[in-house]
Amino acid sequence: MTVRKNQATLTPDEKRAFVRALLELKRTGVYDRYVNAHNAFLMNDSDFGDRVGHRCPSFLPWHRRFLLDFEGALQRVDPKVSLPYWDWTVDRTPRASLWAADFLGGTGRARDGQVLDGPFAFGAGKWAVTVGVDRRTYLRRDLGAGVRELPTRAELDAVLAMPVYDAAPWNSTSNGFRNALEGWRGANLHNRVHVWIGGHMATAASPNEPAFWLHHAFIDKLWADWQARHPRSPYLPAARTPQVIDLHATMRPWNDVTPADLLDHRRFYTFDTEAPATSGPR
Ligand code: CU1
Ligand code: CU1
Repeated sequence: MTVRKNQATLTPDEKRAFVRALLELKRTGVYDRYVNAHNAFLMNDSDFGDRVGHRCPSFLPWHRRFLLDFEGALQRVDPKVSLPYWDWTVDRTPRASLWAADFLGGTGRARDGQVLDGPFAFGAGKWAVTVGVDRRTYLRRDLGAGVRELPTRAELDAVLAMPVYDAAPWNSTSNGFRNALEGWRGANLHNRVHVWIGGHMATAASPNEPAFWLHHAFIDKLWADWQARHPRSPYLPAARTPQVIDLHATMRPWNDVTPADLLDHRRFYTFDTEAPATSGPR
């Protein structure tokens, strides 16, 4: 069973293996398929049209499945790898080990935002951005520039305390846990982290930025944490709601999965903060 770990606890070997698997998916072209897919969905998700990945209830199950597919691709390269999560309430500065040269590398240079150190620096020769908003092929970051502070634990706890999953009109104006976590209302959690990293992370092609996966692995964990705190709060809407994905509706681009299928992450992986699953190999 896959165990997802806090990135701050990874050993040097675990960091190396994760980076190696990312670089291998990039080399074979598999990685950029995920960047393209995310880009296409984000561009299409709008408050008043059909929406599935963002600005809607299925923001959380859509990204859960997206991450599961990607983690599966990583594990075909190296079965020992899993997606680490980044708790940005704790590791909240550009000096955090996440941004060291042995992991994701640091912020971009002032002139053009180009990341210059670490395995994803353009100069290292293995990370050319091919899906994006312009012709610059180097990974860009500007940590802490677009917004100065990452969300705090207190802001996060206030959102985790919200008892209702989501509410009409099921978009970026909704009052509920999903929209507060996504960040369109209130303290702005998920969206703010994209902006804090800046560069590619602040575009629709955000998976060009490897930190995308660590950020979304944490968002995914927060959904699980919220479920544990509110065991009687269901996914909403339950049924028959136009333009969004209800509990038993199929989520595109997949034709075999509904939110109901994804509610229990323990079918697929556990987090290092949980007791290990009682059956099955680790
Ligand atoms: Cu997304
Ligand atoms: Cu995101």
